[in-house]
Amino acid sequence: MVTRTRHPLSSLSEDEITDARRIVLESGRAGIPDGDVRFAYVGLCDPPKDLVRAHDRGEDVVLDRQVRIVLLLGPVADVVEVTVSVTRGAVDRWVVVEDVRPPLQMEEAIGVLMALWEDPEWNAALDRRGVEDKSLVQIDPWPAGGFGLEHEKGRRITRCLAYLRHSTEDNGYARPLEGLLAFVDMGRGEVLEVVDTGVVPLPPQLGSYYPEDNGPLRTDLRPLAITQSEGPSFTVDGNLVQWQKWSLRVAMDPLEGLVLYTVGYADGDQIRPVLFRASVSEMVVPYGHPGPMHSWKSAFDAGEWGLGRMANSLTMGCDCLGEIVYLDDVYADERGRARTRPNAICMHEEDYGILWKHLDMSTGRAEVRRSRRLVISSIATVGNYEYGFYWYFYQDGSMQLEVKLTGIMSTMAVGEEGPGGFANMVAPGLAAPFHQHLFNVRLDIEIDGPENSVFEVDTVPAPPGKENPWGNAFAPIATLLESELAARRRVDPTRSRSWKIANRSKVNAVGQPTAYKLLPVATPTLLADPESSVGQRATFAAHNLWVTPFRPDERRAAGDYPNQHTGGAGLPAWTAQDRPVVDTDIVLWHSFGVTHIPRPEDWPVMPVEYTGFSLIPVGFFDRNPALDVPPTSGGEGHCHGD
Ligand SMILES: [Cu+2]
Repeated sequence: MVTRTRHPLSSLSEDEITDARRIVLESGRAGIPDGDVRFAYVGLCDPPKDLVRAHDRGEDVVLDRQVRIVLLLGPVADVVEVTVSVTRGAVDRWVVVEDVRPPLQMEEAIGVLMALWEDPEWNAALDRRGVEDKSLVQIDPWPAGGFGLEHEKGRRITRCLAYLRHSTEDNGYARPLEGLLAFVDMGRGEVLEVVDTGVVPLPPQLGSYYPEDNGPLRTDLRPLAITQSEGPSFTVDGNLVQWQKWSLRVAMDPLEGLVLYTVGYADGDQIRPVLFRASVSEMVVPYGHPGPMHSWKSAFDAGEWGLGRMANSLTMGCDCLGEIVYLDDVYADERGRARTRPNAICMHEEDYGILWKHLDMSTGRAEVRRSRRLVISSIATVGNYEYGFYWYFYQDGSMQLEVKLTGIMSTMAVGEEGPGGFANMVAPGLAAPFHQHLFNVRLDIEIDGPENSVFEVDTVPAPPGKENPWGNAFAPIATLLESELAARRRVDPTRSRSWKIANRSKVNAVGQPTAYKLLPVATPTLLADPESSVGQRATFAAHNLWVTPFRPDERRAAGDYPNQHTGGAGLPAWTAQDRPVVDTDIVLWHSFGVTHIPRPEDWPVMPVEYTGFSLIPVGFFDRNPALDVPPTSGGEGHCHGD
């Protein structure tokens, strides 16, 4: 066994993944040949928070590195949850969980394509559509959803949509083979049913987004170079990132993608905690079209595919610009073998306009500071869509998650009857159904320590009267959210609604509890009926805020196994207990996103659409914490003095 002097939150190394796989296989408990064991999930099992805190205080702690593994043993609808200690070389937990499905497996997805290529009914449906070269048919296996259908029972299935490419390189989504759908058993590679609701003509255009098809290209863009002659201002040691007064650890989870741990801010000689852990716990893309080809589409891209599993290797000067530091993602493939995805996480600094400014009108003295932010990002490609996740840290103690949505829309071919009431035309003969992209971020918050409370703060007019004789008065009203059910909340931009997370045992210089506020954007909630399949499965998106007491096993907003789940798991189940959430170790779950009414401008590839939220200090500091940012030399003149 390798002696490891690592941090408890260090990302899994290749050696640790290799050891974990060996320990699982050597245990002999799988009961099937090693070559048939599939590793559906391999990730760090978070160590106890107290152990991390003790380690960070410099105390001697005994590290026990544990790996959480989800095994798939054959073409079944059960998984085995395993916890392995690579420190002790032991299997600590081995539990069969019945009637759940892990994320879709890539290797099985390839088996699905092969099964369809050989299926006579599928081929007959392609013949009815005049498809001559079947090698140009693009098949997209989708998570099937949970509708109580016979096909779903005891099986891990997918629903497949198809597109006809004009050449192997072009944009398949330009030419959907509308009306054609197949149910396939992924575990067994068996076609269960081919549905053909009728032939719709192929849209006439190819929808290329390649430069060679979109000329003449603009010729008036001059080079824009970002140079930092002395390098960037942050340091990276293992997965510990330090920048300005911020410090945090960065990791990649197969399902959640980017994970931030122990986010803290240096104030004097202490690091004050802000977050213990932050990640996108789940996301869903529910489609709002009632037709047989699209009504079932509701992809949980974290839990059914995996934002880390689908992360890109990023390219210098394209995905990220400037002085870049990358982190690789060391992960296990579906056979449990250690692999490295190079450049999966990008870190760099950006100039972000002005940080603060004032011109004294009487003296003419101006002081202005440039704002700079640290960007930690990754991009996941999930089928047709791309999702970029950008965590920003600012010099004034605020931080932000921005999600960038791009890629290609899920499309439908439409005949002369037009797109109907639930899709928009985006090109001749081609429409895109209305849909939403709803994310849930899990914020294991820790403002100046683990014991926090959440207040909903609405700024509202005061009633006119003796206290408000001119009718102009307004003030924030803070309401303590005392229990889980009371803490299921929605945004209200008309009241400037925010949620303040306070530590009531710490006060600032003016006697207020130290706090941060979660500042939402004007975001929708889930539009599907609460009783619908996706309404039951994605209940996390029916509210913008949830608060729970911290439990280490409550990690995923729609439960651990959303694939084919019939609903009710995760946040709705946990919060039904209505546990108290006052002055205790709490987790905030924030749902946000966009309702996407497709435009022609979104075709053939969608310009980035943005969503996200911010965490902003409110009384965490005693004054503007960015007064000590030095003035920069401003080219022609200076940024301070007269
Ligand atoms: Cu969209």
